[in-house]
Amino acid sequence: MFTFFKKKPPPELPRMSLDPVPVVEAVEPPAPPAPVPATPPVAPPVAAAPATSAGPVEQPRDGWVERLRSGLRRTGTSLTSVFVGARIDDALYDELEAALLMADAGVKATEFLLDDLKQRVKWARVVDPAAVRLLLIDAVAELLKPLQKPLVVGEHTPTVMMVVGVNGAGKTTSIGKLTRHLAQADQRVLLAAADTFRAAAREQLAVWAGRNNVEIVSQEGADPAAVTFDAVVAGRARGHDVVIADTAGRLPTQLHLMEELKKIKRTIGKAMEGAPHEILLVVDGNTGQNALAQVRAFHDALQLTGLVVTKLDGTAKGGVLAALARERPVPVYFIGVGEKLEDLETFDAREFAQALLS
Ligand SMILES: Nc1nc2c(ncn2[C@@H]2O[C@H](COP(=O)(O)OP(=O)(O)OP(=O)(O)O)[C@@H](O)[C@H]2O)c(=O)[nH]1
Ligand SMILES: [Mg+2]
Repeated sequence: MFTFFKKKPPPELPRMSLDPVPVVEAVEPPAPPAPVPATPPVAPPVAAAPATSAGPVEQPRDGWVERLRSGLRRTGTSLTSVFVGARIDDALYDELEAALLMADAGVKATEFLLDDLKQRVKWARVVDPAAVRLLLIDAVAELLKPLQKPLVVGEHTPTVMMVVGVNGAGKTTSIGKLTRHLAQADQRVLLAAADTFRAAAREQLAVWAGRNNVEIVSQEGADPAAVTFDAVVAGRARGHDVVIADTAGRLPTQLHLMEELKKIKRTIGKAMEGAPHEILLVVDGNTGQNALAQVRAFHDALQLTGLVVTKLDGTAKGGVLAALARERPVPVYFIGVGEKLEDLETFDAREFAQALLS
């Protein structure tokens, strides 16, 4: 599976997308020369992949499937062991039920998957438990499919994103990785250090900005909404393609801090009508069923447009995505399986199902 970034469209095409669709579906418009920004950038954008084509740019996902698979190994092993040397009987389904619950799929998704799988087994008339595993991959892929949605960038200039989540979920790191994706797709990114709570937070974002060679708006002791406002205004003036605001971690129960996020959102709207265009919740994949509660709470406060699910390596149990799909289907734009720059990729339902059950 590949990821494609459609580069900045010529005038007649309305949008660019960061899009996990197969290349055969992408229509290649004639390739005009890449537009040169009129304003002199303070820091030049990262040298990007082929800049002359207006068509989709293939982003190689070198080793991604392997990293995803090894990240999900714990969950995968307990799920796939169900099919080893077994017969297709009630005991197998009971064992699978337990394994799905253990994998954080939650009661609703587990019930749904088991019913669906039994139907598939009946229709396909399979007798080999190993074939049941393949049918479960189909069932999981289909369940997760509604979560697979491209993050569209380019409908607005700049596209303004606000990144929120509980403490330590992986917001700042994910912004760094996402910035790399965007910079590689020749997008001019401006970061806003709206986590003004800790000096270290601003520095951490500045390090990511440096690594990706993009600009950052940061101000010591400032109000987070004011920093974000300045960044959006600067992004518009300097012709940035994307502005991403990092915010301080908070629990949804900290109501005054949730109000602060609402204020940041309102302020972005004042700096640019219709913005923010994306409000991304970063969820730590290790939080299991608590992830659902986080999605609910942040969505009620801010109307989320997408999720980034991090830390699917380590002890995370990938089943949480099944629970999300069944109970709170907010698009999962990206998943993270490690701390390095290349450890964040677009979410692909079938790839994920295969990695989970390989
Ligand atoms: N293993 C693993 N670690 C991750 C991943 N994403 C982030 N981390 C680590 O999680 C820790 C917290 O990440 P941050 O990006 O600082 O989290 P944050 O949400 O910005 O944290 P606050 O700003 O303090 O709320 C860091 O040590 C990251 O390296 C991931 O996908 N896998
Ligand atoms: Mg942070």
